[in-house]
Amino acid sequence: MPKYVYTYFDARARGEPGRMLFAAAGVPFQDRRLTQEEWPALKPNTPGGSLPLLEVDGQPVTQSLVIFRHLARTFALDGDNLPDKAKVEEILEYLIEFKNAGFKMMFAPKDEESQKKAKEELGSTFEKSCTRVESIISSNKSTEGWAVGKKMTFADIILFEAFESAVAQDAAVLDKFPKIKACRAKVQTNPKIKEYLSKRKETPF
Ligand SMILES: N[C@@H](CCC(=O)N[C@@H](CS)C(=O)NCC(=O)O)C(=O)O
Repeated sequence: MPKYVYTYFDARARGEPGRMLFAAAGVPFQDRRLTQEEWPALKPNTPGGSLPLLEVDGQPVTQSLVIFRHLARTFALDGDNLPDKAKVEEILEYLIEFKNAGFKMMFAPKDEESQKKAKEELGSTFEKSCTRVESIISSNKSTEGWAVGKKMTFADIILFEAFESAVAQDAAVLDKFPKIKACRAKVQTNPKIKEYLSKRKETPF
């Protein structure tokens, strides 16, 4: 098995889906968490100048979505056939759009106008992403209860992860989307994910 080093800040944010993919596969990795103070000295020595960064036997892989897809493929969590792989990717893209709108909101200037605009964008992205994802899950003919196909895939993991902060702020936020809620609940019953979440370091976001 290759030696994996996964470097990100000490937060969930853009990096957490990578950690959860390792956890779901039961594959050991070095969870290297940098402080904001450590980063400036390290940044010029990283291949892309941003995090997350995955190293596989010393070979760097940059760009979060490339890293996630690479890990999902490696661990066979990317869907069992071509149509399913497309659905897993579609769900990923919608949820990343939602997460990006969340980051934009977080870093928006604090004046009233900018905050209002970012909040509206977050709200409309949430609605659009959830509506499409709910419909993809509804089209799954399997009765197992996963988002795509007959077993847990990266789609379920990203569904759980992308809404963690939103649900922590408002437990009813996904009430209009019962399929998404059901998948998120099911992911938490997976023994490996359950163990990972019980031991995971708590961070504010
Ligand atoms: N397109 C990149 C964006 C990565 C990114 O913006 N990372 C942020 C943390 S979420 C970062 O490294 N910020 C510090 C910096 O750019 O110096 C990806 O998806 O990996």
